[in-house]
Order: sequence, then C-alpha cells, then structure tokens
Amino acid sequence: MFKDKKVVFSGVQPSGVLTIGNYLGAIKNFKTFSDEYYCLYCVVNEHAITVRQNPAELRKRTYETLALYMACGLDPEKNTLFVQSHVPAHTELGWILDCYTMFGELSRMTQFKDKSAKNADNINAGLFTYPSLMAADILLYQTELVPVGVDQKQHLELTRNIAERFNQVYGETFVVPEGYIPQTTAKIMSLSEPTKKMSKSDENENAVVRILDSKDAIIRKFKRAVTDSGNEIRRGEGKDGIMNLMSIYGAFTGKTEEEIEREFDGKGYGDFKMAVGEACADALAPVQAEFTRLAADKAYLESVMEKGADEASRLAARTMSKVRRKLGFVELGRK
Ligand code: AQP
Repeated sequence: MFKDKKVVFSGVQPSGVLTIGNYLGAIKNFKTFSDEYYCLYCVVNEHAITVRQNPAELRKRTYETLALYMACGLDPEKNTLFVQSHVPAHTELGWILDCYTMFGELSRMTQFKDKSAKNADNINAGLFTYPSLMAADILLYQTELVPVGVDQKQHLELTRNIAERFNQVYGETFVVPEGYIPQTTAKIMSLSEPTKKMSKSDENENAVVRILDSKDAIIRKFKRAVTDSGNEIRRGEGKDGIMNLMSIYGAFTGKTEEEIEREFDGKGYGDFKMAVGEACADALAPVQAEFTRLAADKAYLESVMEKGADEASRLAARTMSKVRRKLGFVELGRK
C-alpha cells in the first residue's frame, strides 16, 4: 500500500504496434482504477527483448506505447507511467525470484511453448524465465490488482505462487496479487484464425487490427475477417469468427450479445462486418488524434518517463531494501 491506496500494476511490451486486443483486454480498463488505486503502468521493454527486436524500432515503440497510454486516457499526474529499463530494481528482483521459481513451473508455461515454437532459432533463457521477471514487476510494488488479458492468467498464478513461497520462507514480504480479467474482451481473437489470440507480433497484417490503423484499413480488415459458412449473426458452436466480432462490436458500442443478435436479425455477414469496422474506427479516432499530438512531443514524453521512473524507483527501493535484508545481503549505509 502506498499513499494509503491499494496498488494496481500492469504493463505492455513495446514489441509492435498495439492491437485492439491489447486495447480491449488491458489498456482501456487501466484508467478505471486511477481514482481508487495507486496505479503504475509500465512499458515493459525488457520483456520485449526475449524475442529479437530491431533497436531503432524498439526505441520508437517505447515512446509510442507511452504516448498510447496517455492517448487512452491515462493522466501522468494521476498514474505512474514509466519504462521498465529505467528502474533497475525490476531485473534485480527478477534474478532473485529466478532462484525461487522452479524449472518445472516455467516449463509448463504455455506462452513459453508458443513463443519457442514461433522462434525456434532463438529459444533463449530470458524467454524461459520471463514469468519470474513479470513476477518481479508486480511484486516490487506490493501490487494488489493486475488488470490483464486472459493470456496472462497462467503467469499471474505463478506470480502468486512465487510470492507465497517467498513469504513462507522469509515471513510476510510481498502482497499476493489478484488478477483483473475483463469478462467479454479477455481474449480478442485473430481475424484470420479466430481460434488463435490476436497478437501484435503476428506477421499476417490481416489478422490484427492495430489501434493506429486508418479507418480504411480497419474496415478492410474486418471485411476480410474469417467467419463460418453460415449467415446468421448468432452465438453458437463453430461460430468462433462471428463470436469474436460480436465481442469486439459489443466492446466498442456497449451493446450486449442479445442486443447485437437482435440488431442484425435477418441481416448478413457483410452488413455486420461493416458495422464492426465502423464502430471500431469511430471509437479509436479520438485515441488516434490524441496519440498524434502526444507522439510529436518527444521532450514531453521523456519528462513523463523521467517523473515515472523517479516515482517507481522510490517505491521499488522500499521493497528491495526489505528483500535484501531478508535474504541476508549486506547493505551499506551509503546513499
Ligand atoms: N488478443 C488479446 N485479447 C485480450 N487481451 C490481450 N492482451 C494481449 N493480446 C490480447 C493483453 O494486452 C496486455 C499487454 O500484452 P503484452 O504486450 O504484455 O504481451 P502479450 O500478452 O504477449 O501480447 P501480444 O499482443 O500477443 O504481444 P506479442 O505478439 O509481442 O507477444 C496484456 O495484459 C495481455 O494480456
């Protein structure tokens, strides 16, 4: 607890241009916590290098992700917005927690299995130990609540196990966090393969709608979205594509599944896809406009990064001091 408020922490990797999956599953919900909680939102660039990144692109995406946080309504005066590599305590605690995370636990992580299959020529140790760095990100701030998409649920469970294990050995050190997973948008699916998660690093551009896509591109991608051979806008077996579009449409319009089914009763897939595209593009337009304004001001973005890094480092130092003491690391009185 900091400043008498419970803590919310979440992060996004600057590993590509963010998708509506990242938006609806995570970022859009972030601002709902700002009044009640002490919120830290991080651009987790150290996680991004578990997969090869082009350095210039990574730098650019780091600024962009921060600008997108703000364009999605996160006020840097009300939220601590920062970049992971600016707070070295993340990797310090990450290493420590590596020593409290079991090989067997990490081997069971489905994201590791998926990403190793996708990057067979670069199955590095960081990709394997990613979840203990994620545990460090969260535990460093005594986080109570972590808003994430459902793909992060397994990592979050592991974070809880690591915290409980550490607390058991050394006495109460970390708050054991809970996940906050949205109900209908916890997993937005690929538009090309609706049984697969929409991912920003997908090489098939038609599979992903990016927050910064133009209206034309958004509408074109939804028009091409893979659906089944039927023609009814209804939930049901084998209708993964349509159900995915229904969740996206519902999230952007606030309509329930029943309302959507009624609205498109008797209409075909073409009409529905057009409506989803329009609703998505219209909802993203203000975010895009604000992003364009913010992204042009690099000096301002750096001042936000600096302020965020100072605040986060101060809070992280408290936990680190406690952890080092408990572990038996000698601390010098030096500043
Ligand atoms: N398709 C999705 N639906 C709902 N939520 C999603 N998230 C990601 N994809 C979806 C949530 O977005 C937050 C940030 O994700 P991340 O950057 O930490 O990495 P990720 O989960 O691995 O996301 P991507 O887009 O799939 O990235 P790449 O392609 O780089 O691996 C998280 O809260 C995540 O749950």
